[in-house]
Amino acid sequence: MKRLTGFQPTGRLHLGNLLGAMLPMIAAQETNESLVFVADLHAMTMDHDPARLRELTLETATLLLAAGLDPSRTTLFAQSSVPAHYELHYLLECATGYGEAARMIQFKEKSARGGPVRLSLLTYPVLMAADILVHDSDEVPVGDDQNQHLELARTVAERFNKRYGPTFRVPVGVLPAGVARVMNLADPAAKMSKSAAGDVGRIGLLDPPAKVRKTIMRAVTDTLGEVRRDPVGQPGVTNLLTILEACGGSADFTSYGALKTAVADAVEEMLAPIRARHAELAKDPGHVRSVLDAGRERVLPTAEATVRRAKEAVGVY
Ligand code: AQP
Repeated sequence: MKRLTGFQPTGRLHLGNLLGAMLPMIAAQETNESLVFVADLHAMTMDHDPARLRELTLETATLLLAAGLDPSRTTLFAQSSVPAHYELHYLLECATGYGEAARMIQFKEKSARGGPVRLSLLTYPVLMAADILVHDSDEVPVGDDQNQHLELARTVAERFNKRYGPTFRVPVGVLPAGVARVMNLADPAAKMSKSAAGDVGRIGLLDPPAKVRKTIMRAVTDTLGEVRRDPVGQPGVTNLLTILEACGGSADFTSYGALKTAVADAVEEMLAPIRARHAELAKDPGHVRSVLDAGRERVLPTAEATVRRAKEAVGVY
């Protein structure tokens, strides 16, 4: 089974990315053929700074390696280095309705925030469909927020195959094995996010230990004084328990202070080796770039063959 996962360099990777996507992907390298890409083109759908995008793309790749991605088993590459992604994007745009794209919840939400809206924000799910289809992926781990986009990819692939003849493998969405949603520690109603303004309540994978501890010790809880799972009544405490379990700790506490201390210890134990390995890898950015280049070389033949099939099917040269 070929499994595809993307990470957008829209900001610095955080604990939510680690527990929700990176660790499950790393665990799955034992059994699946995994393709992992840094989705730098997707980071251009909103206002962006070129130097920061370049830096975050390399940092994202470095952190994936630091967390345990094994490039001899998992193919790691940068999305923009494989032109087949955007070649197929255009061909798929010609098989997608304007209404289908405009209906996407993420487009509606992000475009309603005010300010200029890039056309690429509207067509983002079509590029995501191209990302998936170009590599003949069988499985795509998707959380709730990406379900609608995966469904669009499946619809477009099926429509294309029906109209122009069998061309694409139609992938299925699989539930990621990790934590569904790590919430922001200062606002447990919001998910921990890379691109949210400021970094209050977010634990960056490269944050210094003192900052990580402080963020956890200041986590918003409630006044009930009971350590138990109740996502609706006690979202802050539930989030702390989720993090603790995902980091290998177990909970048997009566006070919020003791719970927070245990979470801070468990998170630090999880992050310390990643931080150390990242520091080593960051000394040699050329090595990380060579891993990305090797990944690109490995995926090119399949990706180019898919585009060739699609071009022949629609009748272009
Ligand atoms: N808070 C989270 N809890 C659990 N999993 C999460 N993921 C993201 N946030 C959490 C998972 O990380 C993978 C990569 O995410 P992405 O790069 O596609 O970004 P995203 O899902 O849009 O969320 P981010 O990282 O917070 O970025 P922004 O702020 O740009 O939206 C995905 O598998 C995702 O589910």
